[in-house]
Amino acid sequence: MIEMWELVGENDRRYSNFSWRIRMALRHKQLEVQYRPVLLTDKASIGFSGGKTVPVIRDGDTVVRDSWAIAEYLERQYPDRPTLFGGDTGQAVARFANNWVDRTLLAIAFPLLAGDALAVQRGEDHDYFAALIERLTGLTPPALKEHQGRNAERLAKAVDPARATLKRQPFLSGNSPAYADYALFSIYQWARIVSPLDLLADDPAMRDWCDRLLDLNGGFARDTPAFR
Ligand SMILES: N[C@@H](CCC(=O)N[C@@H](CS)C(=O)NCC(=O)O)C(=O)O
Repeated sequence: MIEMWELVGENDRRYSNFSWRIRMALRHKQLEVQYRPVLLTDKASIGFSGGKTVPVIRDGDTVVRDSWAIAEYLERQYPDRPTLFGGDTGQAVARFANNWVDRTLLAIAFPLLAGDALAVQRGEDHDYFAALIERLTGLTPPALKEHQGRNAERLAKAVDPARATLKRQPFLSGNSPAYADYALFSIYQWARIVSPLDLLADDPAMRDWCDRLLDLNGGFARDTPAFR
């Protein structure tokens, strides 16, 4: 069985947005997985991967880290399972979507949500995460809080290409969900898990899409410990 290392916070919150992309991808591929929760500060547990971030998977003798590399591995290794990309063209476009999420949306979502994410860390990780926030944003968590409303507006605006698409089709990937959807979903799933803010309260097209993803596979993504 595939093992997957991911972060864990207070009350068993599995809050890593990159790991959610792979949680969704593994379900999509109908692969069984054993989750291995780790703390941010417990780099020793993932040392075997050669890196310091999650997600990491081990599949037999193969270890893969980095969410995009894992998605590509799963597609290559399990070609007979439902496709994550829908062929070479789909894979290339999903790579673009993944980079858009990382470089445009996460760049806004991190300062928007990091202060709330700090509040759901386990005690052992608190100081490490607070230092990470200051390093990445240049602001202290209380200062970030003051910008939260403005950052929520920025995110709502930046996601407009997805909103416009979802007014015309049920998923970014067309009639059924695939990896590009999971990449974008990871931001909103992270928000559900770490923050009392409802980012999609006034956003019906995005909310309906998010609900469709939360309903997949018996609602497993909805059932994780979260604020909503
Ligand atoms: N490009 C990597 C980024 C992974 C990443 O930054 N993961 C975060 C959690 S969402 C992490 O493990 N951070 C640990 C740290 O910064 O110490 C991927 O796609 O997997």
